[in-house]
Amino acid sequence: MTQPTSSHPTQTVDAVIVGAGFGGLYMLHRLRKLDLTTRVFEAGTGVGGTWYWNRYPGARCDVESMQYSYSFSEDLQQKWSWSELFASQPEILRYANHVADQLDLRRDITFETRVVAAAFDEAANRWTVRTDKGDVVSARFCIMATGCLSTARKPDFPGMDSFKGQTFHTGHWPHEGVDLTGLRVGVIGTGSSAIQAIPVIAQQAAEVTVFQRTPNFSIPSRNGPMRPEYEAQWKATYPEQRAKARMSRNGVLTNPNDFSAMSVSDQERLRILEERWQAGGTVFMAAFNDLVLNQQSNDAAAEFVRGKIRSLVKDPATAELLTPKNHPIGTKRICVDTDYFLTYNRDNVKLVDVSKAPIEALTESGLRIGSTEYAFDAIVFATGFDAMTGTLTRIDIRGRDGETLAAKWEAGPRTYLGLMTAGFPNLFMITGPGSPSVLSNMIVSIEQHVDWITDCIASLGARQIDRIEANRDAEDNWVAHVNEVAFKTLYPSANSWYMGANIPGKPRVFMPYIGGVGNYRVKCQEIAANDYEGFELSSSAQAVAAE
Ligand code: NA7
Repeated sequence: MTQPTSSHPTQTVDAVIVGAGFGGLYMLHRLRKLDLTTRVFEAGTGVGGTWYWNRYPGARCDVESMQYSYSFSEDLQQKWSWSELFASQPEILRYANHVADQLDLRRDITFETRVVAAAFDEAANRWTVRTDKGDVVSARFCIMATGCLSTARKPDFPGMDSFKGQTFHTGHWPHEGVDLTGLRVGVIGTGSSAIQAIPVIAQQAAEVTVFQRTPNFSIPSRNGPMRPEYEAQWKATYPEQRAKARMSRNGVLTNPNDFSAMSVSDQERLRILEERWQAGGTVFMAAFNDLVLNQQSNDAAAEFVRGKIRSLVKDPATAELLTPKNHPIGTKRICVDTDYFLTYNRDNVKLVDVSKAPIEALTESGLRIGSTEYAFDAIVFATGFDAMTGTLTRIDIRGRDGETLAAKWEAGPRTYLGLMTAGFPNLFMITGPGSPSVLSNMIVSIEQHVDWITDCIASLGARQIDRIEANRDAEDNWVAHVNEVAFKTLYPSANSWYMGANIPGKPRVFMPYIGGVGNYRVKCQEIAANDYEGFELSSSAQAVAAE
């Protein structure tokens, strides 16, 4: 790999966008409409971000397809048709490609090119962005559309290279697909990715052994073919439904019940939970308005799901192992599955508990726990991501005074609104830490951020202001607010990737903003209307004139 040494820009643009997933694609579209010159760098060979990389068997969105698409174009949302209630990864990737084609986006995207560094030049109020291919680009604005779950993580077991079989990470699944037919497969992890992959892998492989450290709550998706009348009903009411979603708690219409689980009789509570279980998907968590706020309410919902797991899994010992007991339901990302628990009734599927006796090493033939050796032809790492901050801090981003983002965020991410971070002028983040991001329908949050950033850049341009920076006090107050809201909920009690708990040494900080998508949107709008309250606006021309 040739590292660029020259500081001489090979290209000068108004904005660089890092990433061509749903965030980067829409950002490019909006900036073009402002007549800004823009260059997008994308590490993959194609568009789609998360949906480009996560090609593991069974990969599927857990937000309903009618709600998981761009809303900014009536033409796009009316013409596209989803084939299933919950879209599979290949279909979502086709949709991303369709959008890129329709909007003619590819001509401004450089593929197979990773941004490795970005440095702010204070005198010019510009970013110098460098790539692994030697590009050096000067840009007024640098916009990180790098996604929240884009740095896949494998545990560093001793002997990682000694295993002679094949290894895969769900987040880096080979594009040509993998034929696991007749193989002995080990799967490490039981998060969302594993819960989707295991039932599909079990249908191909000779044997599947799942290594579980923490059992998870999972709700059946009740996925099925798209019903034409359901699609037509959504398409006829899209403007109203999208408007409601934008002001909702999570950016998803879940038909929430606005009363406590404790406000109804035991019988009524069970009836409502059963109704939600039958409806399927994440709407389960909207059965009551206090499931993540009140331990008693949460216990009731958790116990209901535990009962379901016990009734679905035939072997009582396996059922007990699969029953989550150490975190409140919903405080680790709730999973949505198709036949996950039933899969353990198959003769070719075995569950191994690694909560007390961890995997010690990979060996030539498989892996070892204590004195027990497990032999495999393939090992699937469904071990998650360095979520929310990992991708940003791995890029050598240097703001004013040469401060690196990694150093600034050493004790946890600090942002103002999850959009900017003090000391790094003109650097925006799409769905950054401190914004609703992963606690929401990502496309709703992406659109909100892209629209806000676009309006902000347009407003600066109209006033010949060439620099915007989050103010440290505003940032401190926002970080305090993000924490305060989080600690009013049960979320921080779980060892989740929301808390950075899955990465050894990562600070325990609740990273996303849990105050609600609608409330957050209003807050962002008010701040913009108040002439970008909490941000400092300036221009190099003014600075020169004042000297
Ligand atoms: P997750 O949800 O972070 O799941 C990773 C899983 O891997 C989880 O069960 C972990 O157990 C397990 N894990 C990680 N390291 C180990 C080791 N060393 N030994 C055993 N097990 C391990 O990632 P996913 O890809 O499933 O989902 C990420 C998000 O993508 C998901 O929430 C959706 O939003 C989409 P742990 O729970 O840490 O004990």
